Amino acid sequence: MRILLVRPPRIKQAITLSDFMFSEPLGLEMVYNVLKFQHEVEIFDMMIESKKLSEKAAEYRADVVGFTSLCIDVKKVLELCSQVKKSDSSIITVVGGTQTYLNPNAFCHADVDHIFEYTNSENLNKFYNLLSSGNIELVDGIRSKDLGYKSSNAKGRNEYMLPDRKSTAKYRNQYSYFGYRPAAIMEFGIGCEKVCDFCLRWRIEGVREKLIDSELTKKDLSSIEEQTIMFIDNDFLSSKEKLEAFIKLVKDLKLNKNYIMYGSVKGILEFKDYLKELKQLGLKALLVGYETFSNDEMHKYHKKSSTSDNLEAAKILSNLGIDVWASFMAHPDWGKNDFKTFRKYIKSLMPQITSISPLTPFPNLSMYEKYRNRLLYEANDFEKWSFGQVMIMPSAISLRNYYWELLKTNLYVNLFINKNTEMIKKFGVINILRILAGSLKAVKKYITLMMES
Ligand code: B12
Repeated sequence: MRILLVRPPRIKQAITLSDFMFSEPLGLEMVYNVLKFQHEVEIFDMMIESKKLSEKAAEYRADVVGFTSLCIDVKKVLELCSQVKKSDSSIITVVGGTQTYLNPNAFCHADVDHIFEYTNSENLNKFYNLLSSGNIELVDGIRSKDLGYKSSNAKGRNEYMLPDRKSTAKYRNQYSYFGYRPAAIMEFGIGCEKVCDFCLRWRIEGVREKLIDSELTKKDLSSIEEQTIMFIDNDFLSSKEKLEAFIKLVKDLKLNKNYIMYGSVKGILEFKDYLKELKQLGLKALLVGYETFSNDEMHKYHKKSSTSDNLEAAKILSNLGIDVWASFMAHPDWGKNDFKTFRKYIKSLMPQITSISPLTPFPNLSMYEKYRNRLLYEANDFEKWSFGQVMIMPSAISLRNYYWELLKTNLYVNLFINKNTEMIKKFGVINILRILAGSLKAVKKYITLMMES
């Protein structure tokens, strides 16, 4: 069969970070690698391509068009499925990705033939064998329109498979992580034991961390040509065993690369000696969730660290010369004074880069019920659930004032906290201008939202 694998384009009306962090569609590269032995497969990345999908599908003579999807993509993916069906009703449409795992029902639509609730090499091979022979049967993890989108009820999760990095060769020089371009992404350990209240990732990957098969990791690492690798593990600093396994691997393979990782404050404090070694091996930046200036909120979020731990972690990283890309969450009950305290707190931490998300009670989180009565949008206003938009009605100040405070804080951070001159030296003017243009886009969206509210 001829299979076209598609990443949908950026969603213009959503507030996204894609201008700062724009990585390869790793899931599609994995699917490609399973299917390429028996089928013709191509990846079409619409975040980069400008050609219309129906034109591409016709030119490629696609039998199947498969889409990956994140939360904000639902409507776009459905629209693209309809476009494909309209241009050629014999093309089979398939959808997979994070959002089909979290909300498969969102894709039950006349123009969607099959939904992969979860994906592994077994159900992929079984499904395509059936499809090639013209049969459709109930397969674990897959819901098909002709079977009333019924599920076999077998529980499963997405399998971390070996990706074929060459499948995105023509796009790879555009994939980046902040100032690092080109950059690849991969995962070393899957699952997260931190189970923070606001986080979706342990729900997607499970509450026990398991290192990915070392042979797979070795093969994958050796196939990456980019100088920079971003590890998407929820917390790279989760255990001594994990850190030792990674350090040994980098030394065995004699790798000489830049690494970017997510690291918890708890891990920074516990494994500072390993951080020193990681720095020597190429660790450039850690994405750290400092979250808030309030210990009460830290406690409610089930964070395993306090606001003074944050300060200590910041000191350790600064002494080691590891950049901090900090993330925070704005609580919907904050008033003017809280935002003031928040700005002061960010200043005391002095991260290299700061991002602030309004607390987002995603429909799969228990927090959703808690805030249900204060929600500003419906669960199926998919493009709003970007983790960048205010979703909960503020309680202490008006929505307009809340946006104003967010805007002020973002400007303050961009002008006085983010170390722009240092960044220009590190990444060059062009990269920093690209990133600043992304910031301006977000600021513009905040201003529009403020005026509308
Ligand atoms: C890398 C990454 C990105 C990349 C791109 C990822 C992509 N797929 O295109 C970038 C940096 C661009 C990105 C952007 C965003 N992201 Co993001 N991202 C991640 C991250 C760190 C890893 C995702 C990943 O690669 N996982 C590994 C791969 C292998 O898993 P996978 O894609 O699910 O693929 C598996 C299956 O789903 C399947 N599959 C995937 N596609 C398909 C297609 C078909 C046809 C089939 C059969 C199977 C299949 O194959 C794989 C088998 O294992 C996750 C956090 C996490 N650890 O999950 C957040 C995450 C997915 N992102 C998230 C969010 C919110 C966003 C943004 C909205 C943030 C923002 N405001 O900017 C934007 C949206 C971009 C846009 N549409 O404009 C949320 C998603 C929530 C949701 N319900 O979807 C997550 C979970 C983080 C979080 N906040 O909790 N992201």
